[in-house]
Amino acid sequence: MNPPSLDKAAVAKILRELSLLLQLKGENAFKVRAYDTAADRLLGMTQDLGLLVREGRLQELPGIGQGLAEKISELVTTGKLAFHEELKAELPAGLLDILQLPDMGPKKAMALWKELQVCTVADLEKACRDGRVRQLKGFGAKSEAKILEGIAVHQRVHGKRKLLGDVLPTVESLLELLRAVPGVVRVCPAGSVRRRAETVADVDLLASAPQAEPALAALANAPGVAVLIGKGESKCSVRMHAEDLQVDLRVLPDEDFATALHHFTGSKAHHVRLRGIGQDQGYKISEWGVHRADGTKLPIHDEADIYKLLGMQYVPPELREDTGEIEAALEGRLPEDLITLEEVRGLVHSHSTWSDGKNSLEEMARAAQAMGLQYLTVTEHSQAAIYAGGLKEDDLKRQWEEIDRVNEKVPGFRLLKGIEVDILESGALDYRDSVLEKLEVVIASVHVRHGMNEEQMTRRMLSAMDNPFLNIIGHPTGRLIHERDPYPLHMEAVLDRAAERGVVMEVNGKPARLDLKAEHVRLAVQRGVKLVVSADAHKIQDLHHLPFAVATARRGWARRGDVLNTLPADRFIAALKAARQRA
Ligand code: DGT
Ligand code: CA
Ligand code: ZN
Repeated sequence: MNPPSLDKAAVAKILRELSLLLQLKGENAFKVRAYDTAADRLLGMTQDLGLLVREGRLQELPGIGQGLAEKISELVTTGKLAFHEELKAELPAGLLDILQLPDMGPKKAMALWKELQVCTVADLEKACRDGRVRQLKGFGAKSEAKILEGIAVHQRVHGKRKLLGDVLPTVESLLELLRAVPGVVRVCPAGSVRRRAETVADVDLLASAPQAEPALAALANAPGVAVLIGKGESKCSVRMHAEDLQVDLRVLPDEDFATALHHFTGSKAHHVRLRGIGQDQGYKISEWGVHRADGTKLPIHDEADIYKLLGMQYVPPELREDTGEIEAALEGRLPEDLITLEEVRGLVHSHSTWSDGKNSLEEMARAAQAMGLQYLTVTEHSQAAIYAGGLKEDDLKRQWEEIDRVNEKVPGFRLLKGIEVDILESGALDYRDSVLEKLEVVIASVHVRHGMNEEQMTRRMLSAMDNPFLNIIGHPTGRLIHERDPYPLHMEAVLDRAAERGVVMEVNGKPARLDLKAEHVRLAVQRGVKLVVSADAHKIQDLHHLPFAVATARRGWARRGDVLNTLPADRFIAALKAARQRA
């Protein structure tokens, strides 16, 4: 097995950390700056880092000499760097966090450590509050107050929940690593990651094995681990470089795996209700197993056994939020054909170099085909979207010629002729009807003028749906998690109109969008509004946003039949048109 390698961003982060560690050690400024410069170079380069390393061509990058090239190669190929590990062992890890605070340089951080034994931001906060910092040379009451302010900001940033899409690659490489540990029987994520929540605070992993130690050691020594937080007999916690992510692993005997997995998957609210239902029936459900009142332990091999025992339908992890799934499962009303990734036949929202995408149409087509998909809808931006290289009406004709060429060149796959047309301020669409009419798929999205009030924005959306050629509303609320609030919209009114007019809603899988969100998907499905799950791909790698759209649709209880891109291309296009004509 190849050791998991680090990508550009992870390598750059370690180089920056090396610069900080060397500054703390009082290394000369010139030498230190080289690490920061190298980190900038890596982040700015367009070439594939792994390839440069394999071909030994790192030194072709300006500012990267032999020493740095060797260090970068070691990081890329082994996921670790001995020099980095040595430096980290010499200095407390928390000093790096302290260095991130405003007005804090290496000299001050070292003084705090040497004089006051301050090793972490928490130590520093306490020292400031106790008035010990002002007694040090070079610090005063004013700097104490300033440090405390900086700590408050630091905690807001670092306490932030992480996007599922940003943590999942790390989770997946850790799962792969753990599965390969000798003796390990089962491995599974738990907690909010398994429920596919939009954001997660930390990662909970579970494994079963006759002996816990090898799996615990594997996590403690995994590539990308920044800090070993703690390691006991059955549990290990680490913090990863990537995303500052905390990962907790529990390892238990296989006969306890299913009940522990169920407990640690949560949500807490769902689990607490199930315990109550169990109690009513004479069972005690806990992370240690399911017991009868007389103390005998029932054999539980997988989670389905628990639900069966309680006379309920199995509840998939994405639905375990105590938002009605328990009642539905008790009454046999829970949908058993929730949409799955495997059922998606084609993609619906993608950009290429024709507008603001990074790959050509042919590259996008081949990448989608390699994922097992049958079609990809090309939906560039329209003319008003100047900032995103929007296409003029004339450009479209030339693009269709290229689409025809690619479709001939890539057998068994089809690019569909679509557009992501702007919904203008008035609610009109950004092309004439005579152009929209010729397209196979019309997505309409709001990209500008987010500042309208709810009444204005709802009117804008409703009047867009009056256009008979509009098929799909793209990312219907415009939110970007942690970055931009959704624009105000009377969602029920929009969904009612969509149901009436046969307009389809997008479930956009871009990790910061997830738009519609799960609660809105549920409202849509209740009204019989059809959905598409999309990747909103601006480059090949973005095609992997699709699973997040599927997860969001599942969290909104969407079934296979609710999602139109489970259909083959011809039937997909026909279903879009037919829905509007019926209305
Ligand atoms: P997060 O980490 O905030 O993204 O969300 P979760 O759901 O992963 O929460 P976390 O990591 O605190 O706990 C993982 C699971 O462990 C949680 O979903 C259910 C279970 N759990 C944690 N605390 C309790 C508790 O006090 N009672 C019960 N019944 N379960 C708990
Ligand atoms: Ca968690
Ligand atoms: Zn868009």
